[in-house]
Amino acid sequence: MEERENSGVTFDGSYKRMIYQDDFSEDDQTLSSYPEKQQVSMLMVRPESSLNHHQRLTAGLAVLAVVLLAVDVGLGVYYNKLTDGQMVTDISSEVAKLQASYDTIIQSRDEAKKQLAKEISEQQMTKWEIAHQSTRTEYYEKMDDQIHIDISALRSHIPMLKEGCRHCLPGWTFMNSVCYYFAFSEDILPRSWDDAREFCKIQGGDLAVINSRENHLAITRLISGYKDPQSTGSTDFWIGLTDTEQEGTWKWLDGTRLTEGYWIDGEPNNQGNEDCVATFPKSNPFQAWNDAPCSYHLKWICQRPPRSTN
Ligand code: MMA
Repeated sequence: MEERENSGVTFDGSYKRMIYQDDFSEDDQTLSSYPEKQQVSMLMVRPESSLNHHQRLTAGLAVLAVVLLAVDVGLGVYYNKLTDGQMVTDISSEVAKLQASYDTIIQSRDEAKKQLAKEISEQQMTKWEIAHQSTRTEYYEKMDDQIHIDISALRSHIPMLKEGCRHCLPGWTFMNSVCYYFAFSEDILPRSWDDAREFCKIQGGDLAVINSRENHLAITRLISGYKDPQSTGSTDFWIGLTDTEQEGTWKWLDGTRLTEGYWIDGEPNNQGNEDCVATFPKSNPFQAWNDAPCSYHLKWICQRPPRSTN
């Protein structure tokens, strides 16, 4: 009992065997009465039976040893292959391939990024160009409209010019039975009221006396048609109307008093000292006149009677 308690198994030479609890019969109360030591018990058995069992155990162990040796040899072979052999080479070359294809992909990605940035900047450039071209198109459309307006205005002058050739000096316009000269050209230097008057007188005329509504409307329409949007020069024209003799009393150069004026709102205001009258190319012809200092350099309009054409 002592040995059984210490190790759970006892071997005493030739008369003992290892017995597990399952080997006991139901009525073997001796062992089952020690539940805490139920794993293995030793009993006295017959010597032949013990020898037979020992042989079997030895054979089993031998087989186990052979199996373990085979497993060991197998693992050795496998380990060898793993460390020195093909598998490591395969894995290394696989890793190298993966690294290479990763590098290639990264390179392609970087190139694609560069390409994208380039295309974005080109797209921006295209947007700016479109905006620029739209502005240009708008500008040319306006120019085109203006050219059409100018053409029709000029066409409408053709009969007057033809008549002008018949009745007036070269460069003069025949309108409502009067010859007019308009100092339109940008090449003609603007003049003071007195100098402009001198120009007209040399040509046998004087600054224009526009004392009929019909003539005033025709003249305003004509000078408005000639208005050059690019022009930076003066747009107003001296006419033959002044209050030099008496402030506030407006007289035409033929000595007649003004009966109907086409003043811009707030005019005449004699701001400073304004004794001479200029007419503007206005779309509203009833608001066209301003009194200005006679010393101002402006364009001008002359008139003179037509030649007799008998
Ligand atoms: C203003 C206005 C006129 C005046 C001119 C002189 C542009 O118009 O005050 O009444 O005759 O200036 O330049």
